[in-house]
Amino acid sequence: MEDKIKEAKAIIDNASSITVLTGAGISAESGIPTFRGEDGLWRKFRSEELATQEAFQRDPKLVWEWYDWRRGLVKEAMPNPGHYALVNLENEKTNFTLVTQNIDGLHQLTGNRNIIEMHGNLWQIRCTSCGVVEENHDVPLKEIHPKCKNCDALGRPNVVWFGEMIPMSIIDNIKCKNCDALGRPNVVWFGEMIPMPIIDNILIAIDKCQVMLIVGTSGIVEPAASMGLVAKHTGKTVIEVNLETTPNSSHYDISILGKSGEILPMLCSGV
Ligand code: BJW
Repeated sequence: MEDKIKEAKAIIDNASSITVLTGAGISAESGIPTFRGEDGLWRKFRSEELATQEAFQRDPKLVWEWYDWRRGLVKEAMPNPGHYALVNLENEKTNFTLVTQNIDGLHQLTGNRNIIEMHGNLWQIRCTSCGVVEENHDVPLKEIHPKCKNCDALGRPNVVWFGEMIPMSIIDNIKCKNCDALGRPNVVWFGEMIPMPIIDNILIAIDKCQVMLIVGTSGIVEPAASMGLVAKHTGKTVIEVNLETTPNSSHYDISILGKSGEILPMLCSGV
């Protein structure tokens, strides 16, 4: 392991152009559950049962509850040393692109600048009718009233606790300000196309990099899963950091097993 880290660090130190692909694993040490890990279930649902257009059409309230819960977790989360290591890396390199599948915004919060969000953003609501995108940072998605204005009884935190449902009125309020249609999370669900300009920009970033660093992604969800192979087939050096091996590990130049919050600071600490 020591040797692999030394070898990977030397490759990264010598490269002037780096593209990084991150997945849920990089945020795990910030307390945000991954999708397919042991903690990947929300209530009894898997992400594949919630992150689809069909699920949203069938039960928008359920899907919004999932996002509302995740917004609460992310709002409390702080970036971890893995996130900060990537800021150091960006500051050191002439060309640096950070492609992330994560919608949590932690890379932006940490200070990375050249970021491509492949799967959207948790803090944006998109109108299901007119497509207008609105920034919304409310957690939870409603107001808090400490005391009842009507009867003066004690109020409670106006949050949705485990086992509680978000009132339907809240979902009703997620309306487009432009055309009044229902809003949806501005993210890419299964079966939906990632916008072509985003794919183009990722391919450009892979084309111009010397080294691609792939961090904390299971390598199961396409098209992100194939990006490392694209880099490999076009002659780039690919380094993976993950707790466990992934379906593509054997194709990469170096696969380092460990926590990104511990490994990335060792790889990205400069010459
Ligand atoms: C650590 C760690 C620590 C933990 N340190 N590591 C080709 C073949 C087969 C299927 C398809 C295909 N092309 C398209 C598909 C269908 C589908 C797909 O890939 N399905 C698979 C399940 C098979 N793909 C799509 O539908 C995509 N659209 C598309 O391709 O359009 C064209 C098309 C349309 C229709 C038909 C055909 C083509 C869109 C995919 C959108 C994915 N959306 C989600 C939700 C986004 C919004 C949200 O967050 O709510 O994106 S699903 C979810 O998975 C989320 C993630 O970004 C994504 C990837 O997950 P990730 O990040 O890899 O997380 P995990 O949990 O899987 O892994 C965590 C990893 O971290 C693990 O490896 C751990 O070991 C590791 N780890 N702690 C380091 N501390």
